[in-house]
Amino acid sequence: MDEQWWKKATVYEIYPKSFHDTTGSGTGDIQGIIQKLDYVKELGVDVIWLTPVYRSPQKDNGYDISNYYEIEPFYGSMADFEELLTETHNRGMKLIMDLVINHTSTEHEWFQEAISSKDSPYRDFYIWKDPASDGGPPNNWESKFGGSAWEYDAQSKQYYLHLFDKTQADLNWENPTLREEVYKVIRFWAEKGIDGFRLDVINLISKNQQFPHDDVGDGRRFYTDGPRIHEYLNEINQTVFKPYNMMTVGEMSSTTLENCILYTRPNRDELDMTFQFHHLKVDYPNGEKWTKAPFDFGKLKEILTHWQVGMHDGGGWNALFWCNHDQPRVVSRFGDDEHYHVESAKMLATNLHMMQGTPYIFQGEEIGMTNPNFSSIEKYRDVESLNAYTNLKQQGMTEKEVLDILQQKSRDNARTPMQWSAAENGGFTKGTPWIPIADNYPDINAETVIADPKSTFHYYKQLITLRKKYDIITNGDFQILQQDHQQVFAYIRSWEGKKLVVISNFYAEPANFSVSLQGKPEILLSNYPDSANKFGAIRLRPYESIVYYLE
Ligand code: TEU
Repeated sequence: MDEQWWKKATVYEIYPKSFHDTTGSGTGDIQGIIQKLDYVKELGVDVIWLTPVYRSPQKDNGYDISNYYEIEPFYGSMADFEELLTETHNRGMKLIMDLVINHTSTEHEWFQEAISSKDSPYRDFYIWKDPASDGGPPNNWESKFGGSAWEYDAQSKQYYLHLFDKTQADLNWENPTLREEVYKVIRFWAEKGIDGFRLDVINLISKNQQFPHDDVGDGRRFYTDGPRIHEYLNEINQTVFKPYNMMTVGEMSSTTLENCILYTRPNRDELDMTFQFHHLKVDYPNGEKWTKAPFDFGKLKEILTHWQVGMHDGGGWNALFWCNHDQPRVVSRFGDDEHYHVESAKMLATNLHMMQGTPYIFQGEEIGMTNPNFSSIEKYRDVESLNAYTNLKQQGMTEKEVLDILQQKSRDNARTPMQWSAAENGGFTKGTPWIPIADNYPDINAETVIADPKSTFHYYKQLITLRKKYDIITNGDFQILQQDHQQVFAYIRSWEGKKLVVISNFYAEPANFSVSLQGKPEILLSNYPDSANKFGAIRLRPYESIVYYLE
């Protein structure tokens, strides 16, 4: 198989807790995924990315691992996992696992040993520091889930670092013994026959060992893309990824283009591709997530263009995505899920899938699932959202103001149960769902959507097929057209004399656009049945998107 087969692949992200429940527990399980593999295969994807199913107290829905070698019982057994892997492979698809090695749960035996004594051989698996001179935390670094990034242990009179929840203690990657233990974990799963890993916040594992106070920020500049990150990634690659021929995608929190080129340039033996998040912060005024704000269309175009051009020219490789289990539903965020639900969902998919990189589809995105618009805090489950609720209320915001912000920004927007049918609970469970299902499941569900040949599901299938058929999508360069246009995102891909022009109206108002190219283009795809097949001056309808091809 081509060493870089993943350049033409499409990946489907499954968040098992919300995918399909076969026991009536109200939580999804591995047998539930197995029962839906034919659905995933029908979409035409090549790889399944399975978010964590390891043993975990579930404080952060599995991103707080207490045993890397066991399956969380409510998801099923190791035999269930092995069946899932076999059945995935039997359908010609690959399976990659989520690898969370920046931190473990504080219920992990390593941490339990480490906190038991300063002399424990596991103490240095984590990051412990004495209090500052005022008795407080060693520095002012903040957790990404709010509050200090340091938790005090009265017994040893030291603090331990946690960049996320206090139940997620950061691992000390300076310790070679810890690194060896991590490589054992990776080898264990690679030996099972999985095909790769998504690496959770992997660019945070190298910290500035001075742990300096940050007098201008929250400390992230001292641990993001840190001093030894490339050394560590190369070591992991040489030790386990390469020997087992693993496909790897790194989640890169707050990273830079320069680093992502270095992470993914093939001759550097670090990672195959990276997720960057800058395009998903264009509705964060001044970088502040917890505000209700429209998205900045100009910034969206600028950032996506910067990364397309930069990674192409730098020899890097993008993981392309609008949604994942941490992000609001894209049709609600950048589209119009009320008046132009299908048109805007298709437009957003077109705009992304014709770019250079490996596209990722988050469960339910292919059927146009929307944010649930939860009306009370009791419906929320996400630790980050619940912490934000508490903090925003303490800052004096009213209940309604906070709920309005959560409705737009909470990670739970993505985590409502997959909507399989119009049956009770959307066919997700016969029990009580661990999180409420969106009210629109009777209309927006896989059964109904698949039955409609003009639905988003079949449109995604077409996009995935185009990627396999037209090498220009994989290899072409990228140039934005009329960057200042207030409504339209248009770009041209060029490769070996061929041209692919993608024009998308990101708004409900019609838009005029004109582009002139030599020759008579062919329309490969459009989200309207009768898109005008002409070049020069065209008038785009609400959320209209057209893909032209010129040989
Ligand atoms: O996400 C890290 C991350 O950057 C996002 O969680 C982001 O920081 C957060 O939404 C604040 O805006 C990864 C996982 O995808 C996430 O589910 C975990 O909660 C987190 O790491 C910790 O493991």
